[in-house]
Amino acid sequence: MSSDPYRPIPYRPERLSRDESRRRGEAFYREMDRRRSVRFFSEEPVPKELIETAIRTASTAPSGAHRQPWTFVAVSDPETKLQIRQAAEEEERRSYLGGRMPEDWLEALAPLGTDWQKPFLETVPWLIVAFEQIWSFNPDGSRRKNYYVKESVGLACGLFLTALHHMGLATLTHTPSPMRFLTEILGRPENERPYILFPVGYPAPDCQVPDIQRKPLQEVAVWNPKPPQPE
Ligand code: IYR
Repeated sequence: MSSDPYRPIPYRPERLSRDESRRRGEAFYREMDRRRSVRFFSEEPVPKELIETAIRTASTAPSGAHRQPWTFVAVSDPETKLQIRQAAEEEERRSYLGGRMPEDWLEALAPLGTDWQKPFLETVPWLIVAFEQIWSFNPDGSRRKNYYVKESVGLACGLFLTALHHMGLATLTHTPSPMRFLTEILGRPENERPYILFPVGYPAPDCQVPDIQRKPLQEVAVWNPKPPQPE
């Protein structure tokens, strides 16, 4: 008979006062609200150690059955970045100019000022590609099932960009479509699929971002039961 695999350990996080919770929560919200997706990066180098910290933070995410079904590939080699830029631009050119994107998509993207050209893929110090592991390997080479892979990797990527922002770095959740070329260029195994391509660096000194606003709380939160309405 096998022993019970559930062997819990104590968990005793610090209990904060209400004031301390409010103070920390507000400060963290204000910090995160300053984050913007960036498409103009400085060429200033970013130490590998900062990328390692962001990946370690990403990897603290919860995941289906704790399978941690992600791989973060960190690219700094100029030749590989150039290859990725060329392949991404080829796909993007087909999407933007070759009629692959429907009219409504082009309209939806117009306020963001994007086009098929992605020079930042070559000039930014790091490209980090998050791969989802649609299955894993057992030690004997057979397939091991993963669970809630998209949700798990999405959570890890959210923590990744939060960590970068906290360190004063900028990124973009770039999804050139289709992204299969990343599997080939980066020589990833058959169980992995590209999920998001993150260019990572410091924002360029003359960086500009689209003038967009976030939805107010009332538009994104619903209270059940509803709070009493003023007369
Ligand atoms: N992948 C393309 C198009 C694009 C799609 C969405 I949805 C965006 O929010 C932004 C861009 C590109 O990167 O240009």
